[in-house]
Amino acid sequence: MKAAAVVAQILKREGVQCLIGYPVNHVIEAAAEADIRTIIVRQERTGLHMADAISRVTSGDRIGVFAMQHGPGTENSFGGVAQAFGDSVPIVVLPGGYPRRLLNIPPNFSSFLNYQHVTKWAEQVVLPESVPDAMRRAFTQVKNGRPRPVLVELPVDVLAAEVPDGWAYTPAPRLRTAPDPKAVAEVAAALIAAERPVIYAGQGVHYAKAWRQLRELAELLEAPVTTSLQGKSAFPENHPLSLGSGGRSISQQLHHFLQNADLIFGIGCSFASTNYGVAMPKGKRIAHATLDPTDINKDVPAELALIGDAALTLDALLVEVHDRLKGGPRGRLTAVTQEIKQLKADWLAKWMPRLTQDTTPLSPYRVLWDLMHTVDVANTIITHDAGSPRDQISPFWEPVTPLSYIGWGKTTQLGYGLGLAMGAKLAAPDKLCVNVWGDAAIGFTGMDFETAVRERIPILSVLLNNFSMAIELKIMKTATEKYRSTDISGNYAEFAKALGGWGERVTEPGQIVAAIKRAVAKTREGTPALLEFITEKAVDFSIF
Ligand SMILES: Cc1ncc(C[n+]2csc(CCOP(=O)(O)OP(=O)(O)O)c2C)c(N)n1
Ligand SMILES: [Mg+2]
Repeated sequence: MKAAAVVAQILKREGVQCLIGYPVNHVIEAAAEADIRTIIVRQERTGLHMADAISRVTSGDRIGVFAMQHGPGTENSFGGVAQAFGDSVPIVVLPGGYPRRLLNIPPNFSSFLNYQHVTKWAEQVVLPESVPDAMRRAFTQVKNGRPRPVLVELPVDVLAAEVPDGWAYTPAPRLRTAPDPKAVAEVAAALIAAERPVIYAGQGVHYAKAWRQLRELAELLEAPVTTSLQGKSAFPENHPLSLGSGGRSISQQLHHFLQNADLIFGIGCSFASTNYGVAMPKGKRIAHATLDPTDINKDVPAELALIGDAALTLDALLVEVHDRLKGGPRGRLTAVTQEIKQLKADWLAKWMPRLTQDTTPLSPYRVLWDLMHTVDVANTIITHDAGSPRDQISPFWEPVTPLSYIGWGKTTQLGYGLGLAMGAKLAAPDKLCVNVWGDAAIGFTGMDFETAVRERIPILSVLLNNFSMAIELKIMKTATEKYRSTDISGNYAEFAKALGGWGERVTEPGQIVAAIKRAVAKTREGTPALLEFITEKAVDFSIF
C-alpha cells in the first residue's frame, strides 16, 4: 500500500470523517478513495479554522485534520496553525514536504523547522515505513495533555512510496490525569472558608465535558461563576449564579464580583495575560486548576494549585466539598443571587438604549440583541470575529447550552470566525451556526463563503458593515483625516449572491428580525446566508 493510502487508513481508524485540505497533497486523493469526505477550501487558513472548530465543538472527540501542499501551501497555512496554537486547539496538520532530495535545502520551506513554535509536536517522515509510527505519535500527542496542534510533514516522494505489508495501527488512547488528593483537600477547604469566592471557568471544562460538575460545585458553594471567552457556554448564563463571560468588554456584575472576591478559583483555564480576557485584580488569592503545569504561576501567582483533567478535578472537589458541608447549604444563595440580579439589571438598563436603538445607520448592539431574541439560542452555535464585533457581542450573548458559543482570541486573526462557523456546522449539522464579523474581517477570508455554498455548509453569516475599521478610529486620527486610512468599502450582500448564497442588505431597524428569519430559513434549505447590516461606526463597549 502507498504511504498516502496508509495515512488515509489511519485517519479512518482515528474516526476522521472529513479531511479538509487544499491541493496538491496525495493524502487528499487517498482519503477520498477511503471514503473520507474531502472538503476543498479557497485558501488554507480557512480550512485550518474549520478543522479547529470540529475539534472545539466535539470537545476533541473528533479531531479536525487539514492537509496542504509543500511550499506555498505550507507557507500560506501558518496563520491558521498559529491561531490554533494561541487558543490551544487540538488539530492534526498534514503538510506535504519537498521531495527528499530537496527537503531541508534552502530556500525550500520546511514545515518541520518553521512550525516548531506553533505546534506541540512536529515530525518529518523520511521513510515510508515510518508513517504508522509518526501518525501514532501525532495522534497520541493531540489527544492527550494540553490541546494544541500537531504536525506530520510528509514529503511527496514518501507519500508515493510503498509501505511494506504488515504495518499495524491502533487508535491512540485518550488518557486523563487526576490531581493530588492532598491538594484537592486544601482547595476544598479554602473554597469553603472563603466568604466571596468566584469560579472562573476556561475551555478545559469544555474539553473535559465537565459542565455538570461545574454547575454542581457552583450550586454547592453558592458561588458565582464567570468564564473566559474560550470557556464561554461552560456555564449557562441565564443561571442565577452566572456573572457572564470575561473578555475585553465585561459586565458590571463581573467586575464587581471579581473586585470583591476573596478567592478566585480558576478551573480549566490558563489565566494567561491578554487584552482579550478579563484581568484578575492584583493581589487576589488564586487557586488554579489546569491540566498544564506550565501555566501555574506563569501570569498570576497561585496560592493553591491542582493539576489534572477538569472533570476529574471537579469530581474530586465535589466529594471533598460535600463531605465538609455535611449536606448543609451555606445559606448565602439568596444574598449572592440577589446581588447578581440587581447589578445585572442596572447594567442592562444602562445598555438597553443601545440594545434597542431605533436609528440608522443601525446600532450593532440592536442587531445582535435582535439576533439573540430571534434565533433558538440553545440550538445555535455562534462565534464572533476580531475587532468590535467581539466586544459588542460577548458580554450580551447569553448561551444556555454547552459549546453553543465559540469564544476565542489569545491571538485575534481577523476572518477566523467564518471557518469556525463552517467547521461547527460540519460537526453539528442540526445546529444553526453563525459567525458575526465586521467589514475588515470579511476582507481576509470572505472568498471561502463560496466554499460554504459549494460544499453545502449552510451557515448564517452576520456582517456588521460600517465601511470602516471603527475600532482603529481613535488611534488613527491623522491617517483617517488625511488619507482616509480606516475607510473600507464593499457590497457584501451582492458578493454573497454572486457566490451562489443568500445575501440581503439590511438598513432599517424594523427589518432586522424579518431578515434574520428569512436567512435562517435559507440555511435550513441548505443555502448559506449572509446578512449585511449597515451599522454605525460604533466605538463604545461595555467596560462595566
Ligand atoms: C490579521 C489581523 N490583522 C490586524 C488585526 C488588528 N485589527 C483588529 S480589529 C481591526 C479592524 C476591525 O474592523 P472591522 O472588522 O470592520 O470592525 P469594526 O471595528 O469596524 O466594527 C484590526 C485592523 C487583526 N486582528 N488581525
Ligand atoms: Mg468595520
